[in-house]
Amino acid sequence: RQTLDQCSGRNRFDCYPEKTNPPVQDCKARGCCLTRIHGDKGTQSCHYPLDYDGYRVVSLSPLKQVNATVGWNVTMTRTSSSPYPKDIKTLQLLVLYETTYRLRFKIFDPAVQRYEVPVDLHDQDSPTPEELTDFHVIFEKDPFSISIVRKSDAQPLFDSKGMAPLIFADQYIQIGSRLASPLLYGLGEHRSRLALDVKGRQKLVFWNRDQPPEENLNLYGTHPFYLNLEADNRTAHGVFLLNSNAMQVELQPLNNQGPETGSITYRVLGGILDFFVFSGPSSEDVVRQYVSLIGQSFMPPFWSLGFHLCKHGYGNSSEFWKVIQRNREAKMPYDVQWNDLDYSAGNKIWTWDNETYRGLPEIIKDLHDHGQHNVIIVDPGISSSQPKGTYPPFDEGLELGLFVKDASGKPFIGKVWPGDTAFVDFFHHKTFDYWLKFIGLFHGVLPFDGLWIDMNEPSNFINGSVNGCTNSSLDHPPFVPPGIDGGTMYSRTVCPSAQHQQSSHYNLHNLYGWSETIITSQILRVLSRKRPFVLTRSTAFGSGTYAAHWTGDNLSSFPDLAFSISSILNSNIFGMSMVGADICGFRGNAKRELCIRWMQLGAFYPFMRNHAEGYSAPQDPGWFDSEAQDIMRAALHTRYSLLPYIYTRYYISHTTASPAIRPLFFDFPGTELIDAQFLWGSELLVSPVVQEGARTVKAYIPKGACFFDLDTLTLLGVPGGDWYTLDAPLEKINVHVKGGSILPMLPPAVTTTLARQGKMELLVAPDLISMPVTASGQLFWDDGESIDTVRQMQFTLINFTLNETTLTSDVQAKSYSPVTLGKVTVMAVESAPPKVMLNGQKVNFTYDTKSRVLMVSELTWNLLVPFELTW
Ligand code: MIG
Repeated sequence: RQTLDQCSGRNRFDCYPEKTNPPVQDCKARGCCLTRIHGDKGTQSCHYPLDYDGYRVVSLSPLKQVNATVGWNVTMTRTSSSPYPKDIKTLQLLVLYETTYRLRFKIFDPAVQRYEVPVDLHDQDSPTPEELTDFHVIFEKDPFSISIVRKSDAQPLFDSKGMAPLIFADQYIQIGSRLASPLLYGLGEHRSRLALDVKGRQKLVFWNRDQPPEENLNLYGTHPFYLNLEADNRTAHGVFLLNSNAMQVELQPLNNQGPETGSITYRVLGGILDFFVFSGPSSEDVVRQYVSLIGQSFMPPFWSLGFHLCKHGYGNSSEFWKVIQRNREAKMPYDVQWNDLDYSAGNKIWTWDNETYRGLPEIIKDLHDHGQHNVIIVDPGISSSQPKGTYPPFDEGLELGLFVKDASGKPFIGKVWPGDTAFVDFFHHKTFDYWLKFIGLFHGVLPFDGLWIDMNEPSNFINGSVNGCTNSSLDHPPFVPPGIDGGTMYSRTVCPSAQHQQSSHYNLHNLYGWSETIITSQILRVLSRKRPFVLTRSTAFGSGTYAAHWTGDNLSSFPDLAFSISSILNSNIFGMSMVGADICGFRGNAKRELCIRWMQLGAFYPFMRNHAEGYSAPQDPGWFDSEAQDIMRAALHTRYSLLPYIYTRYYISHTTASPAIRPLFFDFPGTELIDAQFLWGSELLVSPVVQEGARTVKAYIPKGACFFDLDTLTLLGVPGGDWYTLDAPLEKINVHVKGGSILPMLPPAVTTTLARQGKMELLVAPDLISMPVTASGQLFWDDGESIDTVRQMQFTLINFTLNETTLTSDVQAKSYSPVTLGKVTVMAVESAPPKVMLNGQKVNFTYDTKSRVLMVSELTWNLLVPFELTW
């Protein structure tokens, strides 16, 4: 049917995404072109012709507010049919200039209200006049396309012209956009290299799933946000699709004559198209613009910055106690001991197995007496097979009608750890009080300090319910993204046809873990009147405002150690600052060397937890030989000494939406593909060993900055802008402080509780490149546990500045005390100073000619009083 001409476009957009090599007649039936793929025998591509009939604009008018244009209102229609049932033939498009740097556009059915994501967005003020924004919008009328351009440099940021045609059917919505360059990041949760593979035609499915991280599989969370670098590899913009339905995203290269680009095609199974475009222009700007929309990272309790230890199946309370004892005896910095599901009776949540885990409440009390904390696991599946009257969490949930319902309106029953289970509907208006009641009651049994919400994709051991799923188009949509793990929408989860109070599981699936996270965090806050600590496996946009995240069931292997870096960087791009991977690996046995390397790297994860499954050999630091222990303890000491710095970074993340850790390319152009190294803030460059047997590390050292080794406090004498081989004997992880930084630190201790009692220290790393020599840093300090200290100004905030040989402090806020300065260490001081003065008084110091380190110890300066230290 199509002429050769219309099929000869250079860029082919898949018209049959269900299948590779669809039968000729099926492709033709869609009005598409079939072309043999050159060089690939037998493979044919079914792609849209250039003139594929689609939507045409029938009306277009500006949205006005007091004479200023603040957006556009567009109506478009199509007469032909797309390949998918129930086309919505008339669509409305609303474009809103929201802020200078953020534009929103929505495409929806003006006649029928469709499902929209029930998320409260932040920062939703009245729109901004177009002329005050960074955006310019261009429409084409026939066929419809939209191009959103950054005004200042005419760079298209979203551009559907000439890409995969717009389709808007009830269960299949498609739109494409031309990328500015193949350097693309985000689109989680997936395991991949940090830079996505546009050239390799990567396809990503978004459908939350209990799936050990493997490449190309849909994992636990949904974050349809990307950051795209532009042709200069420096300027960036971002795009967020606010949609919680299942979707597939396909990335592909474009064959242009000009600069290399690519395209992104969204194939979404429901809801509406609700896009946000962020104009950057720096990568950090893009992340901040996105995260201030979805919600900034929560302020973690100080204790949660310490080392966490966990394992499934310790066996019983005496084995559990042994682990605690041996790590205490080994003098490991160690703050939190966790309990996995084996503490419960028959894996039923809100129960305690008081035989196997006899004395557990006393052990938790002992942890508290040692300044340590406890976190327990909770699953969202409630055992439905207990005799009536014996298990109130089920009886009461049933009575209140707050379980997820099957298509017939009865509680949906799947199978999880305790056998048959119902699933709590966290979208139900009665669930808050119900969940509060059981958390509160159980806290009276086990005095835990935080909750670990697992299995909340939700995970199910069977496909759908004990009675299967329905034949409806919710359970069997016309488009099931190929590559969806398990092959069906209900593989190892709840049937999409199941019902929540707010909508179908089809619509809400990807928000299930998110909904549990919010309720659980709010309840802990109400009950404890302290900052909540929640760790969640399943996440969606905005989860970082409430909880920490870990990357799931990884493997005890070096490749998994390496992949963890991209995963934690991605989480930070998604606004989830507090994230870690299971240190030493969850599945399999962690060999000594692997576990040493992983403890070293894990000391620089935002969230540091060593965790393994029941079958794995022990991997807690106290279990290893004394040499291994010494190395792990040293890594822990480094982390604990950096706690004030780490905490301050969390404060910055919480208040400015900036990520806690970031990829190198955020700060240094030319590093776009680097994902085996990362930065804490802009201050610390972490270059771990990610290979077995390696005793050196090939590290990229950026140029335009100088770096100091955190262990030796000496300058790394390389010009930068290149790869260097650094020594990395087993006992060493390479961490460098960027010149120009001042880090607040503490002497390490075995708990954060004890560490907080020490005196503050400052590590000054002068920027030796620009003249005069300067450095700056900040300390945020509060009681580490009260709620809303930031909003209520119950904190102390001090800026530090180095100018040549004078270090001064500037007290921005001083509502928390005491904060005492005990020591200042200055690197790269040229020669021994004749004297050092603190506010005009001579103070003792040492100077090491070899390392050129000036050290002023024995101070007891009240940091609420500004100081000036000169040498
Ligand atoms: O079906 O609670 O990812 O960390 O140890 C596995 C047992 C259930 C999965 C979690 C893992 C946890 C495990 N859980």
